[in-house]
Amino acid sequence: MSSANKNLSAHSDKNLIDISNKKIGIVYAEWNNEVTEKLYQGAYQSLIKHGAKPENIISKTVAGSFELSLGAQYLAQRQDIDAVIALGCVIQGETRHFDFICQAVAQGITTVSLTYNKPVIFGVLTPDNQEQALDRAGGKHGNKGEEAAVTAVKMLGF
Ligand code: RBF
Repeated sequence: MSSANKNLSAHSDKNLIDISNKKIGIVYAEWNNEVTEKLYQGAYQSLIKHGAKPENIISKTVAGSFELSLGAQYLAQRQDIDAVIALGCVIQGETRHFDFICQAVAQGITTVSLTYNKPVIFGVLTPDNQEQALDRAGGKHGNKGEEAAVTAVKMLGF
């Protein structure tokens, strides 16, 4: 499904709070690094724009999207961290790995969020190819990392 015309910048400012005293973890996958680095930069800059202090943004990487769940759990279990953003890019390949990884990380992120009762934001792209990925990592469909950060801010203001 295309994400054209669907981005959070078109949504309301409801629940957008000042996050200057919030600590936020970002975990992102090294796999498809050209894409995930852009998602990370989008998320990081968006948090700064919403008032986060650089020293209150804890950034970590994991090897691939499959490891995002555990990486997010390491961050979410910390009492000083208020919300976690998980970023990755799983590109549809010729094997069923795509389905297994996507299913695992979606379920894993949900579990971590509900277990620790904190926002754990799902910022994983699942495109058909690299071009579609780059379109959503600062290209013509915006930056989904940035949108993940806005979602985190909104959940903190819930
Ligand atoms: N990780 C990603 O973040 N994105 C991918 O597109 C991706 N594709 C993979 C394809 C195959 C065949 C394998 C074996 C792994 C892939 N991974 C990918 C890495 C995966 O998330 C994880 O790091 C490894 O499976 C080790 O647990």
